[in-house]
Amino acid sequence: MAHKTVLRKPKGFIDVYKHKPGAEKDRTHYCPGCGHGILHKLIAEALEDFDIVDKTIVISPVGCSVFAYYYFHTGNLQVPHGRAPAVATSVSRANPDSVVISYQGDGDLAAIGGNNILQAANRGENMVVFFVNNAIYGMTGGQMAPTTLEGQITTTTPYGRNVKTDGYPLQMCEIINQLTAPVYVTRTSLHDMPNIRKTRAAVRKGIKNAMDKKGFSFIEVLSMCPSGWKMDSVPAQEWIKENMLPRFPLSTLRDISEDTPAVERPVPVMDPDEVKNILGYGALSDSNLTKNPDAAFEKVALRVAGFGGQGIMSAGIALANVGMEYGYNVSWLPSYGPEMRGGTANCSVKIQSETIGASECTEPNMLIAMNQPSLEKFEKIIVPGGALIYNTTLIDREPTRKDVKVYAVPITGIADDLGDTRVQSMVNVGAFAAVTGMFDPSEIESLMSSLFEGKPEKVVKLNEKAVRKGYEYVKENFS
Ligand SMILES: Cc1ncc(C[n+]2csc(CCOP(=O)(O)OP(=O)(O)O)c2C)c(N)n1
Ligand code: SF4
Ligand SMILES: [Mg+2]
Repeated sequence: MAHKTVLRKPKGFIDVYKHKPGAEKDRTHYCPGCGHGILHKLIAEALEDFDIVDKTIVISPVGCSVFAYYYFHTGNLQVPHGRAPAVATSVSRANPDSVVISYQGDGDLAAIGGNNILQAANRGENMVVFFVNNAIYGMTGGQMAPTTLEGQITTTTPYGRNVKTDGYPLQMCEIINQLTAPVYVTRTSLHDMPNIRKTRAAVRKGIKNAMDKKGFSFIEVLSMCPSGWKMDSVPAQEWIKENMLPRFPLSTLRDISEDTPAVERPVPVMDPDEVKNILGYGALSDSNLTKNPDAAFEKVALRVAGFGGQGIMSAGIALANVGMEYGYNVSWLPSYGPEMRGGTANCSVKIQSETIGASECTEPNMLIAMNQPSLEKFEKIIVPGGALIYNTTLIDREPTRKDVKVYAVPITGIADDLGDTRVQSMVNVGAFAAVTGMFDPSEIESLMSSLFEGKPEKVVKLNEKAVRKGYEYVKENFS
């Protein structure tokens, strides 16, 4: 039978790879003889044939396929090393009608992302995973991967992988097949035409499963890495046959997709009052504290920054808790320096009526700077019109910003005068309340008894005093 060769790119690929740097916009960055290019083509053809280019999202983490987004004409996400299954989970759950592809190498999936893939597989997430097993870290120059063969020479196993020191090659299909949820688990190879054809069929089956919402499909593809293996292309194909197949036998370990109904997940319910009741936190909803309609910042995006040991994290947590007491949505995100005590630390706090998206405050409307390095680092990112409280006990230079409201407060000094430097975090709470109008002094007592519930009376009173002092200082000096 005569065969017709059609030289055209499948529509699953972008016509001209415009995101790829350099002049060669019509070819991939993969080495000659690399398996990634073949697998890409099988996927791109299937996307065209199933007419799902527009509803497919390809997620590629780190590895030689990191630039998959140069090529696929789909939605694309490039994500941190090993994390594609976690991101694919959220994409697939948020967009149940999309076709989600997680495309991962063996270093990525079986090493740094080992737990991610197991959890996604175990939950039966609706996605198809292409696991490119080339027995090596290709992108970084040929180090040992979890799937590197016994005796295989890599840059990190120059005497060959020794199971006594490096363990055995991980057989990911066999591991995934131990789980209950996956519907399709198969291993194919790209080392010759018959096997490329079988891979083509597996690619289509996995993608079809994702289209039909059948759950989790796992397709391991043995793939050539001539550069990492330091071989020419043809010997690399032979190398798979002779060395990889005995350790990674080709077979379909599971296929229950036909008999599996489409995954239907319960619609997420979030009724805060019901949750509090179930968890026995009913009392919290009885708070008699109400939002102050005159609050200056209805939407607080705050950074608290200073030395580790200065109560930076505690101040942030206390403020988030205050916000919660008043019925706001809150978030608190710590960022520690390399050391704890004595090093630098900061946290982001969001307090707002609306739902919170990202919890890091990259553009804070308020900064509490407890030491000079923090003032220098974060002063510049406050949004114009925002507020800056800085600790004059430890900072002797004036802030440079003229377009934010500045509150110079001897925070550490006020705490010292109360006999305990540790309460500087609560001095911050008081100063914050005076600046934002979130609460007034008449509410401090009930707020403190709620925040410090179960703590000795002496502690509650000292903290109450610190809040009051911080509040009064700002009101007396800046009204
Ligand atoms: C968090 C993190 N750790 C390590 C690296 C370095 N790194 C880049 S690619 C890679 C391994 C990729 O190997 P594999 O997943 O097998 O993909 P291949 O290149 O072989 O297709 C590593 C360790 C990184 N980029 N990020
Ligand atoms: S290093 Fe290996 S995996 Fe990476 S592009 Fe080259 S051949 Fe392919
Ligand atoms: Mg690899």
